[in-house]
Order: sequence, then structure tokens, then C-alpha cells
Amino acid sequence: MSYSNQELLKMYEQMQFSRLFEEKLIALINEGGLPGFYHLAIGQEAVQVGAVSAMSKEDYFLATHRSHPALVNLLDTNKFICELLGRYEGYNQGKGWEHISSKKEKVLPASGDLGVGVPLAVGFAWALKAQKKEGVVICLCGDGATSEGNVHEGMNMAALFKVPIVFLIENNQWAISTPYAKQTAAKNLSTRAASYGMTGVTIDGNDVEKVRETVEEAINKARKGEPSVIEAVTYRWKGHFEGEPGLYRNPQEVEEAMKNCPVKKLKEKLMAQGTLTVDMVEKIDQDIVARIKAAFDYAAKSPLPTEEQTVDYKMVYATYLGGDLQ
Ligand SMILES: Cc1ncc(C[n+]2csc(CCOP(=O)(O)OP(=O)(O)O)c2C)c(N)n1
Ligand SMILES: [Mg+2]
Repeated sequence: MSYSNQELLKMYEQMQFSRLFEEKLIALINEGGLPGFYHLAIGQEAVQVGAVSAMSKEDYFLATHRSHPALVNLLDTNKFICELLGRYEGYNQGKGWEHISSKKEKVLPASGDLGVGVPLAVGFAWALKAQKKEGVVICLCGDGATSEGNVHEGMNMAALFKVPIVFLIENNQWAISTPYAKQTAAKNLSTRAASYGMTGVTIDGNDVEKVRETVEEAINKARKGEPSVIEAVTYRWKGHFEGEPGLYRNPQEVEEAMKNCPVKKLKEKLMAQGTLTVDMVEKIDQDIVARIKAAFDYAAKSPLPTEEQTVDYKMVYATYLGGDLQ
């Protein structure tokens, strides 16, 4: 499958948006201006951007704790940054950055409980089928999460009940300090699909076009009641969360992986074919930085929750409805 220059440029911009957004988070964390834990996906942008660009308006995305590349591109930037800064206008009224969901933008809530997102996504996809809706759920899941029982039960049910779902396993080769080889004897994770009666494929997760093409095919199959598994292999450049030094791994391994940057790869291809110029690269970066700054400025002026709003917990129990409850 080949994509138009316009589509390729859009994928480049979406990956770069995530990269610059996460670099802004790093700067804020280093300044001491951002408390909490931020699981960055720098170096992994192609997996989620490839998936998001394959989705159509009816489709849903189930996030994990490491989902900025998808979320920054699916959600409203102002409302997203409002949540980051704990503002009432944020998706969860300032109560939970990592569990953002939105009915409007079709983003299903990530769970801090590893692997729990999978049965949740399967249930959601099953509901879409029961309601005879067109949508497919893209269910993101880390390599570490695939060792959780919930994931197996969810995949088994999905295949049995033929629900419209695509399991996208983002194999960044680490689950906190556990390397892939120490958590499973399986050579790759797509082989798991066969045991549930699904098809599975392992692809280069740093090739955004390949991810998009594979997810598009899987979405088409899922719409016909054929769920499947995609393992997209990439690498986590940063610590498990920003600031975690990653002393358990060899710096040379990280350096080696960083040579395979998905954003740089697409940029070089587009420059070589004349679709992207140095001036355009600069302009894209300037526009993204301005967009991020505008959202932070907006959020900084947006009110914090009042004392009463802070203890109004209905949002916590109805995460999927997000701000729509208001
Ligand atoms: C049930 C459960 N066990 C353990 C944890 C702690 N934990 C949080 S993230 C994580 C590793 C996740 O690895 P992976 O699924 O590969 O995602 P990645 O962080 O690499 O994106 C673990 C063990 C948890 N949140 N929930
Ligand atoms: Mg992982």
C-alpha cells in the first residue's frame, strides 16, 4: 500500500507532535513544575500514530499508561493539557491524567491495572456488535501486559464471540526492568493469536507506513467479525517513567535502538523524495511548539476545581463518560 504525500506528511506531523509534546513534558518535569509519573513513548511514536491514522470516525482506541502518541492526536489539546495541569475543564475534571477517556473522541479509558484494558475493550467491542454499530476497537497493550491472565481471557472471548477488535501489542521490549526474554519463552507475541483461533502478525513497529497498512487490514477484518493480533516491535528509549534512570539495562542497547528513530526514518524518506524540505521541517516544528504553548497558556488560565468539585467523585466511577457527564 502506498500513501499520498499528504497522508505521509500528516503521519510525520503527528509523530513529531507527540515527540515535541513529550519533550515539553521532560522540560517541565526537570524544572520541577510537573509532579507525578509520566510514561513517555519517545522512540515508539510510529506504533500509535500508524494505528490512529488507520482508524475511521466510527472506530475507538483503548489506551494504556504509555499512550501520548495516540492521545495527543485524538483528543482536544486544550482539554488534554487542562487535565495535565489538574484543571476542572480537563477530561476528568482534573482528577486523573493517566485515565483519560472521551466519548466524543472515542477514546476508552486506560487502566493503571496492567492488562485490565483488554477485557474492557473486548466488552466494549462486543457491545458495538450487539448494537450493530460499524465501529472497531483498537486495543493497545504492552508486551509486559500480555503475561497477565486478563489479556488471555479477553483475547479468547474476542475470538469466540467474533467481536470487532484489533489487539495491537506494542512490544517495546521492556516491562519496567524485565526484558522481553525474561518474561516469556515465546519467540514473538503474535503467535499467541493462533491458540485462540485468531491470525497474528509481527511487524516493524518503527515503520509507520507498515503499521498503518497492517492496522487498516486488521480493521477491515475486524469489521467482518474477525479479530486479530498485531505485534509491533519497537523500543522504549526512556526510563519506565520519566526520571527513572533505567540502571538495569545496557546503555549501548539503548544507543543502538535510538539509531532506529521512527520519526527520523520517515523524515529522511520524505526529504529524499522531495516531499519535505528543511524549511517545511522548521515550519512544522514552529507550528507544533506554538500549538503546545497555546494549550499550556490556555490551561494555566483555566480554573482549578473548587473544594466541592474536588470531592465530587462521580467522575472517578464513570471514567468512560469523561467530561461528557457535565
Ligand atoms: C496488575 C499489575 N501488575 C503490575 C503493575 C506494575 N506495572 C506498571 S507498568 C508495568 C510494566 C508494563 O510493561 P508493558 O506492558 O510492556 O508496557 P510498557 O510500560 O513497556 O509500555 C508494570 C509491571 C501494574 N500496574 N498492574
Ligand atoms: Mg513494554
